[in-house]
Amino acid sequence: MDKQSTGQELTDGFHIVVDALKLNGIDTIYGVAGIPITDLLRLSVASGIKYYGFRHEQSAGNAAAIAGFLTQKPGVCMTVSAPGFLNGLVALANATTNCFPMILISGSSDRNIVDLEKGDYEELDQMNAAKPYAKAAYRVNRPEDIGLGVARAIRAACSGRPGGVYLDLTADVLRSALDAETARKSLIKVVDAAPKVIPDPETIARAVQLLSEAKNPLVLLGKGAAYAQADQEIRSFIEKTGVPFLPMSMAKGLLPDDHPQSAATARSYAIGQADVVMVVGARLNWLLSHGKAPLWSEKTKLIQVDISPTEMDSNRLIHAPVVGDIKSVMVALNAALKPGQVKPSKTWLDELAQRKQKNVERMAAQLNADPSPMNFSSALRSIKNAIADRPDVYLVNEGANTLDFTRNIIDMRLPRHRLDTGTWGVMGIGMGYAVAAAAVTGKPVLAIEGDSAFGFSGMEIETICRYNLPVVTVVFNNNGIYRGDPEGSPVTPTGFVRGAHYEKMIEAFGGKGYYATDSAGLTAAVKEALASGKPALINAVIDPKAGTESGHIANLNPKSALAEKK
Ligand code: ADP
Ligand code: TPW
Ligand code: MG
Repeated sequence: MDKQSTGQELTDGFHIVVDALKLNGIDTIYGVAGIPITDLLRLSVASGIKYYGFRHEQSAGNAAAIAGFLTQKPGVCMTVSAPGFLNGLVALANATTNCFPMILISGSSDRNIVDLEKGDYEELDQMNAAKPYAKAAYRVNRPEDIGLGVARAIRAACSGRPGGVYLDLTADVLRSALDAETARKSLIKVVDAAPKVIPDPETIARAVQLLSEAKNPLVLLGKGAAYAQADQEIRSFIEKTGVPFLPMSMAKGLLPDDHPQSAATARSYAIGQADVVMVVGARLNWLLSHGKAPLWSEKTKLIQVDISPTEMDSNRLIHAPVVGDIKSVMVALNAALKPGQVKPSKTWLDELAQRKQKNVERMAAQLNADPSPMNFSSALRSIKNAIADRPDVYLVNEGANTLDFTRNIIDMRLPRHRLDTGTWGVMGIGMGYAVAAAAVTGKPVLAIEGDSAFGFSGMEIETICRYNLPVVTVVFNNNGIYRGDPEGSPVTPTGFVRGAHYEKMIEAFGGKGYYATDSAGLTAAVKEALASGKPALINAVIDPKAGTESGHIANLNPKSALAEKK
């Protein structure tokens, strides 16, 4: 604050931004410093906001996005202009794609320079660049509009289907002075940023009716259900009705994976044979084969619970659409259910149980083998053993084979504890997600990373060490994308340096490195590292021949039409 010669108290754009964020309960910022936001970051820290400075904006943005998923409050990422903004934009787009609430705030050049393309230091029309990739994009052009801009950004990020919002702050707005009283009055404390969306009772009745007619019902839970924090309501509905459930990867742990009603080990069978599927907070996108054969039967009737009305019929007919927020919908469903009204047939439950047992037995041989070098199964069994008594550990996971095997082998027991590549199957979320999970929850984080996946955000190992976060990264080192190059072959498009020592990277920053070549060593390293509560990186040596091309989604690789004709 400053006093003009008139005695009037003054403030500036920097202070108003910080005041607006604090007023709305934003207590953490993720970002990278530079012109024109360095002083804004310094002021934020001085005002009691926690700040995590990253080595690349994409990781800072990923951290903000996953903080949004975990807390239902928009995660805030701050970047410099043009290239910094564009680096963060990938994370903003990823947040929007995954329905995570996030706000990307970037400093920008003054309008008079950008709009006439006079050629500024880091010039870019950022707001318009952001628009196609964000749920909303706003620009603040006057200091007295900062409060409004922040309020609109928060509302847009959190309400309805959550998503990423871009907020552009020009250098001119940041430096501008405003009298303090006007500034105070301009601030907005958002009331009810994510209003409930109460479902129409008719839609609830229709859904219950359909379920009550079903012999082979199934509930499919997606990450929207995890986000909604309706854990008790969902569990109660599933246990009261006895309907089997299937979690999408980030919905794992909403009910524990070892729950008797989980159909996860008979996934294709459960989806293919169900007569009614209730989809809760999941889209029928590529991850669910668009609701199409061969995974799905045409005869199956669908109930879909989603906050976004246009999600209905996006891939196939939804017989009972229920538009509402998942918590309100589950409350209404539980209230509408009469005892015994929904009853899966005994045949259905028996068939599922048999399938599950057969599949578990088939997997057991693979899981119990102890090859040298380790393969994905044996390495993951080692980790599973190491964390058997640590359900509180947050799991971050990316890669191809590393992702698929981890999703199947590592059980989750608590909601929102599995954070992964999500809707895009994007590489690079690893260290950003890990930093935010540790920062937001204070709990230990285990990041299981393919060696390629790790490389996209690996420099953030320094960030993890700098803030001394309890993050243990395990690099599944098979010398490449999907697998390593054969001995003696020239470097291929998927191969990396053979026998890299990733554990040395963390030692450069004072963290603890481990080199694990067998299952006993890997179990011991994971246990010790998690118990230490300190940054660690475990280089887990995996057979370079063990992986398969693209993991479980090799079918998505385009195959030449010419090859088919032959
Ligand atoms: P998954 O990848 O796990 O299948 P998706 O990201 O495809 O899940 O789907 C999440 C869905 O959840 C989106 O369609 C989104 O609109 C919806 N959603 C998010 N939050 C809520 C909420 N609070 N209530 C209802 N639906 C929600
Ligand atoms: C931003 C394409 C999908 S999976 C993957 C890449 C590069 C890495 C797989 O190798 P990794 O795992 O991590 O070593 P593993 O166990 O199979 O060896 N760029 C982006 N996103 C994606 N998805 C890709 C490229 C890809
Ligand atoms: Mg690899």
